[in-house]
Amino acid sequence: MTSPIRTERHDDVLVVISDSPPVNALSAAVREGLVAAIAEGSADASITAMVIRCDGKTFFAGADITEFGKPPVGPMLPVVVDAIEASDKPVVAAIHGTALGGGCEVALGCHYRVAVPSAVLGTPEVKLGLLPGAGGTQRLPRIAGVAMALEMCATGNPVPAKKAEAAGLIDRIVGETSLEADAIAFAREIAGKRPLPRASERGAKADPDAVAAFRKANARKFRGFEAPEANIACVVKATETPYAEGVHFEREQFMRLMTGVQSAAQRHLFFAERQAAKINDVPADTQLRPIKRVGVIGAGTMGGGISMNFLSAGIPVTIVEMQQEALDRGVGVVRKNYEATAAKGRMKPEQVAAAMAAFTPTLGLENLADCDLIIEAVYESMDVKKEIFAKLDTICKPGAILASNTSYLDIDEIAASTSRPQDVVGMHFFSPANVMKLLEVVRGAKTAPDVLATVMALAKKIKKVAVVAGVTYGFIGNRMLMPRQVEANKLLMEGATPEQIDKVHVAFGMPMGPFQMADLAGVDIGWHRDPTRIENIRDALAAEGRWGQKKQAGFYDYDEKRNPSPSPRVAEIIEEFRAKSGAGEKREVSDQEIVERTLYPMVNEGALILEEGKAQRASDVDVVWIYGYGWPVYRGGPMFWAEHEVGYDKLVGGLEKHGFEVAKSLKAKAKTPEAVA
Ligand code: 3H9
Repeated sequence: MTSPIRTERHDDVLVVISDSPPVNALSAAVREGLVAAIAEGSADASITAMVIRCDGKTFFAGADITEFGKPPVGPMLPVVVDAIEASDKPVVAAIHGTALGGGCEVALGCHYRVAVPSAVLGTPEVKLGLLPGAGGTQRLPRIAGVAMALEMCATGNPVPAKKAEAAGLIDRIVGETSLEADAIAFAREIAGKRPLPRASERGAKADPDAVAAFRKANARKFRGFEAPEANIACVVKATETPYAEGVHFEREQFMRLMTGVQSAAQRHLFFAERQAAKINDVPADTQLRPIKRVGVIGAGTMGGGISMNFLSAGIPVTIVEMQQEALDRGVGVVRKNYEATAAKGRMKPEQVAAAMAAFTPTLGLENLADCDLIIEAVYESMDVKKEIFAKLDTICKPGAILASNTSYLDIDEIAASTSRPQDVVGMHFFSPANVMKLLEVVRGAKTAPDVLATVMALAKKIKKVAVVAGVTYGFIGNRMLMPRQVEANKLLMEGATPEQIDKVHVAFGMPMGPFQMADLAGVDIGWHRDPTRIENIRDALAAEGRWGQKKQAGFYDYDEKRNPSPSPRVAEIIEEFRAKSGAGEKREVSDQEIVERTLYPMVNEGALILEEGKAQRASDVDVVWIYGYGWPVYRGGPMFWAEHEVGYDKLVGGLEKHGFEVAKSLKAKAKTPEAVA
């Protein structure tokens, strides 16, 4: 096998080049090649300096994640980085694209770094539940200071070249299109300079205030995760001990994280997210339909949020409402949102102006005739949706994609109201649609493969994580929400409180529990609106106007700032309903029972969805729950959690104990279901 690393001589400078698509990950072959190339340059008396650069779209994007968990082969990355740093001849990293993780560490091992203006440097290992394990946590604070090292290591956020230059991470910004030539020229300039600047030989200044402030500022974000604190501990260590001790500590921490379930979960998500983009029976090279203008029907919260995705990506949007007032309100909200983003410095005023200029409000559906994709985002009524789609059928140009943002309804039935069901698809955005990353793409029985492929590709363009779902009530996410809600309500009847149930969910790592979620979304959503018809606790709350946060009363009481507190009235309502419905004695419900009865059934539902072919793969189900509902990333999604944390035996045993009908596929995976039950 030919090595992905080759060397080219430019008189006295040896250029070491990696060609390992797609992202020059530091695989065993790349690592071996790098060590050999440095040895070659060191041994050749005519060489005075070396440059390391990469072919393709990026400098090394990190260790090869596919090798994790497998027996180590070839020189380990820390050895490679140390070999580069130990070279007696200066080595210059020439960076373009994204120097990430191990790639950034290779650059830090080099004596000098030059980069094109568009390059970024980062240590995103924390997002994989890890830390930079090739000396990164020790070299970064030595070069860039504690504050920047913390920011890079513990949040994983990358730093653009200019900022990196200001922090001393980059020695020179070079021409965008002349990286190699400029790096060689730079190498010649510094070839004779001694001593060589080796990061490991520098000291790192302690900054306890910066550390304390950083911990405080990120406490909420880091809740439940192990890796951020390990990153912080390593960076702090760099300020307290000599380099050799620091790397020893770094290695210990790295191995602890690498063998833990959190990192396994986060690495699972990395690949799951990329896998989700692939449609099993649609070739990757399917010809896509061009999407130059999008139409959105409905200027409410969803319609406005959906529009922003496209406007932000530079795709013009025509938005339709029935009343001028609603249209003006909807457009006003979008403008306000953009202005708020600009006020925070995350958008330039001219970008706001450009987005708004590409936004065309109208009262007439006929103005959607030139749109390539039309997304209907009106309220959940099959009749209304069918009427709209029938009209779109007469208005829209041939080949236009007709999408519905329905969260539950049957896409096939909607499609049947047109003469072109092959062009109809579901695009289920999550609220707030301009923020939430998930997009469920619902494939109808007749949806054409190129329609599906176009929508999946478009999702990436608007920075969504898209998952293909089949037609089933609630698709993947909401369908799995239903058994959770049913059980949570039953548990109230048996003696648990909304606070206890929510607390268990929050402790598990969810952003909120089922009742906090009900209060946020609106207790009245889907309510039959008849205050005399009280069939469950939710009806009883709705009948009293306890519609949730918007009414400052729901399952909780709220103050003006929307801070919740347990509600004595809700406790009474539950009691009244219990008495009326003849429920048995109240009992203590354990936290473990809440987990078994609200979370296990979600996994069961996920398994049924898979058995029915309504999701392509278990990891897609995980992606839906992580990006759509805030399932804790470090638990990898419900299906990963079931397999790796709970175990199928325990899961099936628990489900059977509580009388659930268990999915066949789960039973098959449990080794001894009868014994456990
Ligand atoms: C690390 O470095 C640990 C060290 O500190 C310690 C060592 C001791 N490995 O994202 P894309 C694949 S941890 C293997 O769609 P983009 C990816 O799966 C690592 N494969 O492209 C996909 O494959 P496929 C720290 C990788 O242009 C294809 O490349 N580094 C890796 O949207 C294209 O990826 C990171 O965490 C990898 N490291 O984005 C960086 N990276 O086509 C992770 C990518 O079969 N990578 N692949 O689905 C990224 O953030 C993005 O891939 C990147 C490009 C920004 C580079």
